[in-house]
Amino acid sequence: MKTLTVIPTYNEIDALPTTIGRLRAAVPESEVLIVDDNSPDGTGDLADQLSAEDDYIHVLHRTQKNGLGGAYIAGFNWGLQRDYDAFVELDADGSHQPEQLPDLLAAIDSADLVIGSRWVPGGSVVNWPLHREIISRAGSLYSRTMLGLKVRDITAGFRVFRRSTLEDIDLDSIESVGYGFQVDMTFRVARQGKTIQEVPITFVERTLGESKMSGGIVLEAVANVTKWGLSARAQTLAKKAKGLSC
Ligand SMILES: Nc1nc2c(ncn2[C@@H]2O[C@H](COP(=O)(O)OP(=O)(O)OP(=O)(O)O)[C@@H](O)[C@H]2O)c(=O)[nH]1
Ligand SMILES: [Mg+2]
Repeated sequence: MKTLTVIPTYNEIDALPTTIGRLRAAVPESEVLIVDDNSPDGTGDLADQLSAEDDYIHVLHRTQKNGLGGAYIAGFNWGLQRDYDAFVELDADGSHQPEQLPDLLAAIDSADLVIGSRWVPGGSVVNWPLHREIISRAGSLYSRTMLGLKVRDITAGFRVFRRSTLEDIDLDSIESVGYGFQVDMTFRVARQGKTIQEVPITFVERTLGESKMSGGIVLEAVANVTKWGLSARAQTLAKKAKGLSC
């Protein structure tokens, strides 16, 4: 499979070189697309330098910070215009271990979406403060219950999509910017009856740079999950009512 690893960046000048070096060593056959939102710290220039030294590294520059979801959609659209068969999501900050990507890629042979999961047996988090673990676990539990999904780590951002999985999603209709983006993508894939497989990963808290996580991102995700869950239930009830009246 021809693979494109998409890495969104905003102010990741310290972490990016290590992440790229580890990725190129661990999975040399994967091409890389860095999607930078005009980072004030010069990450975009660094990405251009890395790209000039390595034909497998590409860069997409966007003019303003527009959220992780928007960066991934721009990256996926870039790759869908080319001949990639699989698309990887990977954070620049060192939380996702490139050395574990081969495990995820092995699973995409028999799944439509592979999720690198912290909350299945064998999965773990390293150096995460308790409040982050609680937010993440509670977010997955709430989303799973509201949306009727079996996935344990719904907000996870270390993933592999098959090309056909992305082609069957109307990417332009996705509005969520933060964790909601990952939940939205999972929900859409599951609703199409496609196969989702979770593979255990070790998630490591970033040691370089600053988190872009915010209360707003969490609230956006909770509001959207509630809206999608209620709307899916209303649709099911409407279908049942129609069936009864026939
Ligand atoms: N292009 C782009 N990248 C972003 C944006 N927001 C976050 N990112 C990148 O998305 C990845 C994940 O962001 P993080 O800040 O690490 O968010 P997080 O992983 O939820 O939070 P932490 O666990 O605190 O690290 C990193 O590579 C960021 O640089 C954005 O608005 N635009
Ligand atoms: Mg992070």
